[in-house]
Amino acid sequence: MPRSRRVGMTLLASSVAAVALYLFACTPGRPVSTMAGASDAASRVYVAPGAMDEYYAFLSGGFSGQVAVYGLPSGRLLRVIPVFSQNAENGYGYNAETRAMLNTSFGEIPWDDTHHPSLSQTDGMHDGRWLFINANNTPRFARIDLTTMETVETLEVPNTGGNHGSPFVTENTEYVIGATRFSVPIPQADIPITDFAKSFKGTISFIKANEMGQMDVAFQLLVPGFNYDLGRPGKGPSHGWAFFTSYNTEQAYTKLEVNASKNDYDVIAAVNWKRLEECVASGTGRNWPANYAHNVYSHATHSATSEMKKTVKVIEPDECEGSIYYLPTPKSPHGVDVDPTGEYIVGGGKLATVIPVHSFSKMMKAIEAKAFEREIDDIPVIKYSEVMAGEVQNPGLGPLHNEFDDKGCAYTSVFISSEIVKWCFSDFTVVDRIPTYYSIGHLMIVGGDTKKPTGKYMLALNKITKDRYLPTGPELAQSAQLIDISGEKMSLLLDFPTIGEPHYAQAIEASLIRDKQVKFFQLAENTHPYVARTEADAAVSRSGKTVHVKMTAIRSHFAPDNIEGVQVGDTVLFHVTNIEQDWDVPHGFAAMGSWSDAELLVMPGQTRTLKWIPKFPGVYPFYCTDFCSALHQEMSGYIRVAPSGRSVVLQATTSPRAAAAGGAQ
Ligand code: K7E
Ligand code: CUA
Repeated sequence: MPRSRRVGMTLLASSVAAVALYLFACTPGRPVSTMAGASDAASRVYVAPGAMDEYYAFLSGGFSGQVAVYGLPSGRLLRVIPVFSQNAENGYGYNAETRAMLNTSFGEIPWDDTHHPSLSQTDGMHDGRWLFINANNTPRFARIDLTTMETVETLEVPNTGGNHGSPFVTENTEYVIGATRFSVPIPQADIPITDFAKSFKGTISFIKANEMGQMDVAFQLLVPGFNYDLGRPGKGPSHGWAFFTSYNTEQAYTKLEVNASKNDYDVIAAVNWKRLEECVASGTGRNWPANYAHNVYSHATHSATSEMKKTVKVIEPDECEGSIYYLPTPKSPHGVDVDPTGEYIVGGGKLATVIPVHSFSKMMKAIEAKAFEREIDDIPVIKYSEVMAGEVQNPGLGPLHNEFDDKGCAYTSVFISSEIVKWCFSDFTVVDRIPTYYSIGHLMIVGGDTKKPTGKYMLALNKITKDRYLPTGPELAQSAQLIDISGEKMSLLLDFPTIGEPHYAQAIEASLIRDKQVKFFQLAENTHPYVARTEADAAVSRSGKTVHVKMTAIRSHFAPDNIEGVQVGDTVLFHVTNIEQDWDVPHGFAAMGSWSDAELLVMPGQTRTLKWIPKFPGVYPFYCTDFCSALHQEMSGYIRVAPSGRSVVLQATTSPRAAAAGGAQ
């Protein structure tokens, strides 16, 4: 299609789009012709009481900052894993042990916005070791250990504004990749925003990820100041490359809705990271001063530590020839996805009237033949005709993201027309479509980003639910929909609500991680500085104005259970060790008037600290918050607080050592 006609189509598309959005969003009870017969669908998602799901699915929590773990096909919520937001439910991000996970160059940050869960891979397949996820707002990466489902590592990324196109893993988890969504002055500086085109830059970052506790920015490629939206590494033949969409090649800095939507073609950046490795190894690039936090959680001390990193390796494209090329891509592309064979690079041109598909092998030939149409800041732009494998016509309005099945077909989520379209690489023709309810963002097929996706289930991850659930005031749940993709036609099986906003998700066979789950932590291996491994270790001690309470919790009492000798002006640190050595016996801990920290939820063998700063004299109860036993209500104690300056001997009952130290006044 000639470019001029395509522009016309695009304009048409936007007006049709508005109408379609209206229709889809406001028509209650649309007939569900694409749904499997209700009883048939029910039997396919039914997981009987006591039976377990076939897959774990990890859904991003969007603006909740967390990750939600669901079972598939049932859609049952199994757990919320706190990552980038404080979680009052278990004290993550409040207590001394976990706060450091939220540390950044800006200090501790209580919240962020997660978008893309990404499972670790070996040889292009999910291996069940880790899950990575990004923080979009204050740019960070996190690693979740899939044996404990805890966040064990977070890394801030410097020279980045909006860590959106991340953290997609390479074939052997060599790197998780990331790109800056918002270009910013790099390094940061106080300059006029009107200097955007001249002074703002983007970066593409490669984060070393293959060793626990060792995440680091291996190198950053400094790129023109566009908005880099999403990325995907290559696989198979394209292993060693990574692809990033960019919108706003217009370099607009105001009214982006209009001003960043002018060009018919933006670009996908094709980055050869193996080439970058060679350049770095031969001394190319400079170590720029930087300041970014690396936070690591230890299962020995049950505590996180934070370290500030001070330099980062930055390379510019002209210093490393062959490290980056631009592929023209219509129009303001959002997603970019690489098919299971590694040959096709599929864009999600959200304002385009086609789904553009690039060919990796054509790209390599074009590079060899230097089939370039121009350069942008020393970066060769390959001719569209020389890299394009096909354009999928009639994709719907607003294609965003793609996933793949095991039969050579792709599925594209289409936001404005609220649907998924299925098409195949054999002829780039749409063969099926199914409505989603409503306004789908990402979609996910189990194993959909691996070399061998499964061909059974797909999730639609939707932004708007409107009339799908019982209404809950102005704020409604977002939702996922489970779709059967085993046949020629897609069929809807199930709706279930999600936490926050589910952007992307990934799922893995339960058998790959179920049996590796840690059931409790070995008390003997707990090296927390204030661990109390037995009740005999329980103690109170004073150091200036700080009172340390080493406390044990076991069904159904705390030791010590009564504490005296604290005064207003003191800070009390309750270090609570759960000394159970059995599965599924957490104890909670909360003290009245705790105004800085949330409760503790302490797993067996673990130590957690509640900071408690009394404001008024009196006697205050504390108690176990988790109904752990028949005598759970008895699991409580008191702390007595004297007025400031009144000396009361520090003592604790049921703590043999402390009791020996002195008596009450
Ligand atoms: Cu499309 Cu942040 Cu991946 Cu949401 S992004 S939809
Ligand atoms: Cu321990 Cu309730």
